[in-house]
Amino acid sequence: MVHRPGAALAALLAVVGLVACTPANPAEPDEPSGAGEPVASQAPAEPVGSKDVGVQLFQWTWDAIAAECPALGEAGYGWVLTSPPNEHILGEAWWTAYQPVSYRVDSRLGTREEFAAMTAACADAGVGIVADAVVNHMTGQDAPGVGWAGSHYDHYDYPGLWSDVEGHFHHCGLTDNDDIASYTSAVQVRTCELVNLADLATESEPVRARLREYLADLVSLGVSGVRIDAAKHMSSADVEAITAELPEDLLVISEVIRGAQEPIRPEDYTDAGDVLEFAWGRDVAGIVKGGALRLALELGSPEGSTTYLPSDAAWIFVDNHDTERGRQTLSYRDGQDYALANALMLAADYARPVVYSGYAFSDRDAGPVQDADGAVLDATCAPGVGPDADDDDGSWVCQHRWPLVEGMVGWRAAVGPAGEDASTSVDGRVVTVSRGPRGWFAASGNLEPTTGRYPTGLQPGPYCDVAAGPLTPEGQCAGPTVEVDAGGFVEVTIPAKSAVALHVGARPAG
Ligand code: ARE
Ligand code: CA
Repeated sequence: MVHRPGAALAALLAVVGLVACTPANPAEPDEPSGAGEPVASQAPAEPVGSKDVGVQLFQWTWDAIAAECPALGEAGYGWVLTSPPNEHILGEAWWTAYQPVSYRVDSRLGTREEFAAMTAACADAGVGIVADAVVNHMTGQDAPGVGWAGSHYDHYDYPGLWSDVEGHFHHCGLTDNDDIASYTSAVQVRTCELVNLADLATESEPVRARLREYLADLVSLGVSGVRIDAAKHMSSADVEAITAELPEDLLVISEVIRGAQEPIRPEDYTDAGDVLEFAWGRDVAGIVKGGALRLALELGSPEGSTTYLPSDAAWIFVDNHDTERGRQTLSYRDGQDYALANALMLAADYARPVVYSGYAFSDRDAGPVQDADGAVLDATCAPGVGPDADDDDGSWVCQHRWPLVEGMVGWRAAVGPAGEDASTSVDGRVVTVSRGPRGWFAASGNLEPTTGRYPTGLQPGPYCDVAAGPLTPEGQCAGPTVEVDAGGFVEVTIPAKSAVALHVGARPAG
């Protein structure tokens, strides 16, 4: 069975009951006041309720994700990407999760029961769970050991699961130590070892069958999708075979990092489902730093100069857990530039966005805050998270709750996919996006506040500027109120390297 890009998402949203839902209290039309023509003669605009935004809650425990889901659903997030749920090697570093010891769903992020409770709690909140599936390899440990849940293992021997004598592993014999030495060789990338990780013979039917069983188990635990880790290191046929028996509506997102001069391309994997487009985050970093924000909205579009995955097969992100540890993308350390890049991602027409949320670190390997046994402590978001917060190592950065990020997630959920009435305009370093009567967005790359008068497609009246955050639980604006005049114009001051965002789902009460 072949997953059709886009169709899988529509189905995911249907599963969690999110297609075309409207909030309980849709925006009311303005009462015409005083003399003159009633301003709104047509039916009031309502949020269309599309929730196509994912959030990667890196190293969040299952309990912490379950507790966060009501707020995520309320904000407009559609699904959560978890860290790998499999049993893994022992150790403090975050990356122990990427060295599976068995497919028992028992890790330092939580037990099998906690995982199932999380998917149920999140489904109740209208939020899907997408699990990170590590299926290309096992551990990279040269000495035997015991995994988190007590399973014994050796580098090429996982009792009851995989063994060298049965031919479950590759030994590529193409490089000195069997590690991948060059990404320009497809056969090395697929059959040699990624940083010494024992490489599964994913072309063999018994291996594929057992991996299908693991994914089916995750489905039985309530996941709405899987991220296929290190998909580049398996052929697209392998990825298709491993995901072939998943329900039609399951979201499959392959991690295939786009690399210049590499023979293996993200485009090769679209028959298995969707694919992460790494180029977007790399390209937006320089654009936001430079300030010509127009270019950010052109990324991936036919007018843009980039060659990206087709929009309906791609998921984009400003950063992820790997890139925040490198230099090619922005990260929370870039403060306001990072928040602005997220806002642009959420306003863009190209692809669908994944917001990243992790913890502060200065050592690349440092794991999340954990107890003496290595169990990860539940994440919490401090009040006042945002681009100016000074995060101590280990503290949860909670990017998904930064006011501009969360406000724009609500904006995107309210305006829905770009339709006939969508338009963008450019005025120097200010770019505006109109979504007809549903929403309007302006972002500035200037280093000083910029005041201007702009046309919108909004009906007249007051709107909350959700760049300052979504409506408060009491239904009040979190920041300034912006008045749309009778002609549909707004006069706004856009703060330096920031945005103004208005939508029909966030209007001041009374
Ligand atoms: C750790 C240690 C290693 C040690 C190994 C085995 O750091 O020194 O040899 O353990 O003991 C993560 C960490 C790794 C960690 C690994 C296992 O990042 O540091 O190794 O877990 O614990 C390539 C892959 C891509 C991969 C990136 C990191 O193509 O799939 O490398 N990304 C995923 C995850 C990672 C994870 C793994 C895969 C492994 O997101 O978090 O690793 O499961 C060019 C190419 C890219 C290439 C990139 C980096 O850009 O185009 O394809 O990405 O270079 O080499
Ligand atoms: Ca491989």
